[in-house]
Formats: sequence, C-alpha cells, structure tokens
Amino acid sequence: MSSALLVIDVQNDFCPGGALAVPAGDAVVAAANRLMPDYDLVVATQDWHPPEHCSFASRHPGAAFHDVVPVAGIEQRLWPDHCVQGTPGAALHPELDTRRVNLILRKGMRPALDSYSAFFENDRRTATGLAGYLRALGVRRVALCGLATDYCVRYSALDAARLGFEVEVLTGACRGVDAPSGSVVQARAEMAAAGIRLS
Ligand code: VGL
Ligand code: ZN
Repeated sequence: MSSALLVIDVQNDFCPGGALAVPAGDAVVAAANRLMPDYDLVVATQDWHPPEHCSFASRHPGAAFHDVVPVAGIEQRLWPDHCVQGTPGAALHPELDTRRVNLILRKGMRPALDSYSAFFENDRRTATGLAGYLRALGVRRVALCGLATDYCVRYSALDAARLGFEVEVLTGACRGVDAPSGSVVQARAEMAAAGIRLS
C-alpha cells in the first residue's frame, strides 16, 4: 500500500510578507522538504484564484476581510486578494523542494466557488480529481502538512478521511491563521473526531 504526502498551499502569499500571511508560515518549508523522502508520492497544492474570485473582500462592496457572506448559497469567509493566478504571491515558496513533487494540483480556479479542500471545492461536490489520482496509484495512506491548519489543511484532511484514506496531519509541519480566534483548536478537535491522527 502506497503513501502520499500532501503539501498544502506552501505559497508566498501565505508566508510572512504575503497577502494573507499565516504567522510563521514559512516554518513549514524546511519541515516539508525533510518529510518528502518518507513517502512514495508527493502532491503539492496551490490556491490559484482568478482576479475576480468570490473569496476576495474587494469583490464585495462594503464588506471587510473576515466577514462571512453567502455566495450562491454557501457561507463564504472573505479574504484579502491572494494567490492570484500567475502572480509571485501564488508561486510555491522558492525554498520548497519541488524535485520530489509528483503532482502540483491547483484549486479555487472557479470565480464563483472557493476551494479549501484539495479534494472537493466548497460546494462539497465539485471534485478536483485528487482522489482518483491517488487511488489510481494505489495510495491508501495520506499525510498532510502545510498551510493553513484551520482552513485548507483541515478541509483536505476531513475530505481524505471521508473518502476512506488513512489520514495523518503532521501538525509540526503546519501553521494556522487562527482567525476567528480558536479556529486552530477547533480544527484539531474536528480532525481528531474524524479519526485523523494528529502527530
Ligand atoms: C487558504 C484562506 C483562503 C488556505 C486559502 O490555504 O488555508 N485559506 N484561501
Ligand atoms: Zn484562497
């Protein structure tokens, strides 16, 4: 049975100096590089939004960063413009060792739909294809690291568990936004309750 490491959204915009900086986000880079050789397969994800993406507060007149608004019936938390397709902020961190990365998976490309999870967009139905890719290669066990613990790592891990993979979150190689405050603690509790190993 094969194992895969999912390196979630280790992009410049989520690191210090970026548009949606996660505190100490760049600390995950060296950890991810060290982990890669321990897995049969490595997948790196990229949040990859069009400039008019519905998760940007700038697209909602009168709304602010962290407001939650309905978009097509889905509760959407609003963020600063981040990870815009083709911009330096959307690039993987320059020190992330991409030599061992088998697949770079981009998500969040539909203007009207956000995607925290690497498996399904936020409507929970639109697949990214990652589950099929992993299954086609015999992967049963996935481990996750990257950014952010309480958003993309959390929803990717929960979907992986729901899809029947054996899931571990390598928390030392993750960092969280922690907004609203307490969301990292809540994310950890939800993941543990779903049978995900937190190490
Ligand atoms: C993320 C907020 C908005 C993440 C992506 O990678 O966790 N968070 N877009
Ligand atoms: Zn995003």
